[in-house]
Amino acid sequence: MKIIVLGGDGFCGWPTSLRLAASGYEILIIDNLSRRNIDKELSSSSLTEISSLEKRIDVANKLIGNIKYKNIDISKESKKLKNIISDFQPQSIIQFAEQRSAPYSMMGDKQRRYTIENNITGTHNVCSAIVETNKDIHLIHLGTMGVYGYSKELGKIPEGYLNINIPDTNKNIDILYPTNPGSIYHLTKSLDQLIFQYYNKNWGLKITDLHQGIVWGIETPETKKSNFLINRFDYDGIYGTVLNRFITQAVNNHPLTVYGIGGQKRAFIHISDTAECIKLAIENDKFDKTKVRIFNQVSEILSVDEIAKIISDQYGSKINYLKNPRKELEKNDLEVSNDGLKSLGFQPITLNNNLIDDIRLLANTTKANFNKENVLNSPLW
Ligand code: NAD
Ligand code: USQ
Repeated sequence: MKIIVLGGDGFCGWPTSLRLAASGYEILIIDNLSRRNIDKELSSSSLTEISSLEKRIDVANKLIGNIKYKNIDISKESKKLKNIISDFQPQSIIQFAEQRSAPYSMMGDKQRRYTIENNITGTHNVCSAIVETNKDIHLIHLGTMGVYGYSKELGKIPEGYLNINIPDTNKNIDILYPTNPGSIYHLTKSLDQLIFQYYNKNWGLKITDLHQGIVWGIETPETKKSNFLINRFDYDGIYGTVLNRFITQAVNNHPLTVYGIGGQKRAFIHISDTAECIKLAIENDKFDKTKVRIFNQVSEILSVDEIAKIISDQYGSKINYLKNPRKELEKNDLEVSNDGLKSLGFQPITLNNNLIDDIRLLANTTKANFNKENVLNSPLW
């Protein structure tokens, strides 16, 4: 089976490409290396020294399985995208290729416009190319829990659709859960959802939208097979996500940077489970095509303060409660359904000391690359 992985050079896309290649799939990665270029723009870089994509693929072909690569910008080169899909004839396309940092999307005019144009046009180009080439292709998109906002106001967060009662008719219907994005980046994921609803309604496209929580961890069994396969490791205030940041801070004797009082509850998932859930979505593709299939790709709920205390207890780090650079609830309750992926066999990995130690060891061996200046560089919004 052939799969195109859009954004396959990124933090989630690379380990997923390896997992799928290891499972016998023929993989074509499409990536324009924009994430590597943003590192240069921000004068930041992955803590781990990642190989060029060509080198990664060369080693993966020897140790893991069949992976190829084409460099195109899916938001600007729609014709090339269409031709590649037509020639390669994939059964599934996985769409990771979006600008994924909320802080980056809030830096200013240039970054707001780039995030909107790159994410919306890119995702739309993929849908349109599927219509032009083969409407049976299964499109799997990486969305975010952030489309829902993070509140329990409407109860436990369901998987994409809210079942509501219409008082006039006393009928119950499913509507797309009302979106409540907290950044321009999260807004793009909310808009993606409408694109999917329309392409599903009008052309019957088969789409799975995975609303993923915050990914933590760096390595998977496949990335550990060679230093050339190592995954990227963001710890800066713009692309680094909270748990990986706190572990890096602990290793480098930096106080843990809790924004506000740390009462923000969020959904988390380990990087190895990201790859596993996508494999489950690919392999279980017989579903009711009259609707976009939405799963919450999450393992557990934790508050920022809980995470800080776990890390602080383990490594004796100081916790700093800082003025929050973001506009978000200082405290929220959160409950999320993840029954869909579980019904397909997903067995979530939850936060545990061995996996925290895995990251700590990696952060330790890459200490020379830690730049203190990049820890608190988030824009204010
Ligand atoms: P990433 O930035 O590391 O990877 C994205 C990849 O897509 C990069 O390699 C980039 O070069 C490529 N790309 C971006 N725009 C492109 C374009 N126009 N054409 C071709 N390639 C392009 O991000 P990630 O952490 O791997 O996230 C992947 C997806 O998963 C994103 O859509 C993100 O919103 C979603 N997600 C990530 C997390 C997380 O915690 N990392 C959580 C939830 C959802
Ligand atoms: N936070 C801190 N201290 C820090 C960094 C973050 O307290 O040093 C707080 C933030 O204020 C926020 C929470 O931790 O309340 C999460 O922030 P984050 O940077 O780890 O994650 P976020 O910006 O939400 O974005 C990440 C990914 C994004 C994905 C999203 C999933 O970058 O691509 O969509 O997680 S979710 O959060 O479920 O919407």
